[in-house]
Amino acid sequence: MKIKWSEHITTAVNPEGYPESDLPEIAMVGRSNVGKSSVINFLLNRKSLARVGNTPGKTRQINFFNMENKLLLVDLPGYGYAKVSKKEKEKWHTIVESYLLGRTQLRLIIMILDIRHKPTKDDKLMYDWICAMGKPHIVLANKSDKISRSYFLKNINQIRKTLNIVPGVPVIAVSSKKRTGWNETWNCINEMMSDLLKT
Ligand SMILES: Nc1nc2c(ncn2[C@@H]2O[C@H](COP(=O)(O)OP(=O)(O)OP(=O)(O)O)[C@@H](O)[C@H]2O)c(=O)[nH]1
Ligand SMILES: [Mg+2]
Repeated sequence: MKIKWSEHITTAVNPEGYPESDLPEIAMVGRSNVGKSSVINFLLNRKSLARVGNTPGKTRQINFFNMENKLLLVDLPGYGYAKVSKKEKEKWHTIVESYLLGRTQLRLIIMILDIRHKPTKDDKLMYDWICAMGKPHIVLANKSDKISRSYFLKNINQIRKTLNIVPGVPVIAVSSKKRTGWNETWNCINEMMSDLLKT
């Protein structure tokens, strides 16, 4: 898989702002600060196309990125950041829910977690919701550079168990920082979207 070209298309907070496009979309969901924006840069081989932040809650809108005119990667705002007002949380709900439920181009959801931590209640709610929607999904356990390889399996099993991940749904250890797990992730995406990504 070669990715040579990508660009940021637009930023939106509601369906009126979504780009007019019939390309298939892959959306990143996950807690604030787990590395959703970093994973987009990692998957697209870019350093800082999507904005990465040191303070949680960096991405508060939906950002759309075009990959080779083949698909759009969609960066959704993160949840679970404690220092957010009730009003902000409601805003998050509206933004994310309208996208996930309403966008017909959405073909695959990538749920991103921090490989070091047991999934939270919010992660469980999110995952159950993805399952209830019946959308194809995969899970990336990011920041794998932060733990020794010998813990990968144990932590991934804990993630599987806590979220009750459907058998057959891949959970892949990646590090967007060290760029590990790239081939495995793209192979998996290709397999799940094979009808669309053949060149
Ligand atoms: N060590 C390490 N740090 C990472 C990795 N991926 C992301 N980070 C760091 O984690 C922090 C958050 O990254 P973002 O990509 O902004 O996270 P996000 O999920 O988009 O966050 P929000 O936009 O706030 O929802 C930044 O300081 C990143 O540099 C990784 O694989 N390893
Ligand atoms: Mg972000």
